[in-house]
Amino acid sequence: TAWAPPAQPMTFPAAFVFGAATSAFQVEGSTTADGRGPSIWDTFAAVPGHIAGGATGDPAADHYRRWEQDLDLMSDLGLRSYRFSVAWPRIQPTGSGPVNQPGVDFYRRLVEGLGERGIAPAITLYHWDLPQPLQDVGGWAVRDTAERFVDYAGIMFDALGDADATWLTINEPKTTASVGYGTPYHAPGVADVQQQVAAVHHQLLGHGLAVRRFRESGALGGIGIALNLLPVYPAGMGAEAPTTRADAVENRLYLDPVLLGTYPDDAIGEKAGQVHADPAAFQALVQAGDLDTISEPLDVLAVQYYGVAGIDRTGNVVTIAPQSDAEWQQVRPEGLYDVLTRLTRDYPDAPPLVVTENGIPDPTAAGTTQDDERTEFLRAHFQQAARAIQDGVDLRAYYVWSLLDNFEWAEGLTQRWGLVHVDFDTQERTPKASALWYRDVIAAGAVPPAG
Ligand code: GBH
Repeated sequence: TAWAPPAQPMTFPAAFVFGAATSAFQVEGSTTADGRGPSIWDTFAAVPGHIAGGATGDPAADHYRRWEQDLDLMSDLGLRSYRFSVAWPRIQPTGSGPVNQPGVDFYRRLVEGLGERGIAPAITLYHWDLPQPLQDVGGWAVRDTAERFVDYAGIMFDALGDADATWLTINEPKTTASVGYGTPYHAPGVADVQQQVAAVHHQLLGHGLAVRRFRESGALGGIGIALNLLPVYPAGMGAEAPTTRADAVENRLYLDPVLLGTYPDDAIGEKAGQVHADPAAFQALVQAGDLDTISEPLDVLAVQYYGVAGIDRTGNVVTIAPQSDAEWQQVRPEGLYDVLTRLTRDYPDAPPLVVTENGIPDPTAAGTTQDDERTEFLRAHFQQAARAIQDGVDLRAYYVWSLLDNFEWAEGLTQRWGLVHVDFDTQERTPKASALWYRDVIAAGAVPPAG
């Protein structure tokens, strides 16, 4: 029988961290300020037809200039933590070489401002804005980018190592590989399956090298990686559907190397990620010692959960749950419980878990501040998180995506994920109803029942 939420509020542990997240390219704007170099998303967004409405990363939500106001907004909501990402092209404008100090100073001010407000920083090092010069020599399809990444990571550990932050190395290596390298829809848009699988390995290698560098640096806090996981279910009544292969492609290709030090043997090959990749060519990329590096012990495993997929008898993805206004998102709150309990069951040595993204877009491009669908979505998902904790899952934190309406990649400014509405003409911020609901949840440390 299906689980039903209790009629009383569900209480979280006292130390539970309620947060909200953004990423640099999606909110900052000011893409040429203070010595910032171009990223692959600047290049990609400049091409007509790539981004809905022709939006670019400038001004996005103008957060680079409005950061102080945004910190006050976080205070007003009572956020216990804020997850943001560092724009690598602000730190090293060409992706290697000397530090661009004004770029570092921006994040220093941000972290100090968080500290003054008692808000814990969670810092993602790579949320898709690769310095363009590194793409010009192959990007994540080449091994050297992993080495460049660890140099950059080391700069940030030295600069902000006293912040006692939760660090995330790479945001969604699956999305970068499969959409950025495997399709034309995200930067760099190369649409090449061998580059796609190379990007998987080189991102994971960069992750592992950065974890090692973190330990050597003596930085305070902890480190992990942010993986978008997708529970897959057989579609149809009593159908025997081949979900194993889809689970390998969507989940185990990332979880197994990071947590177990092995690649699954059923993730790459015919139909992997809907394209044909050569498993032998992939194996040739994996050098002695790489899997030891990739499986360096972590302090947290960060899960990004948006929904589920159904798998039909032929192994194809089909719709089994209500869709949001994002056509890829099938909403099923129980999937969060399933993914969290599955990690605890299948990866017993996994570190504590945090949810670093979960959310839903407004139902229309114009957006709304009376976003009752978002409130009900968040309520149902927080209930499943509380249920997982009650059932023994060591879940420490939960970040809503996103704090602000922002630049939603190929959707530009036409898909609004914020707790806070942004008027992109005036940059005025207005908390939506969901933000006020979340403020009350945080204050109570508990999620109330519906109604
Ligand atoms: C997250 O990805 C991102 O980390 C975040 O930056 C983003 O704003 C947020 O979700 C909302 O989208 O182009 O049809 O192939 C979520 C996982 C994986 C969802 C890639 C969109 C592309 C679908 N994403 N997927 S498609």
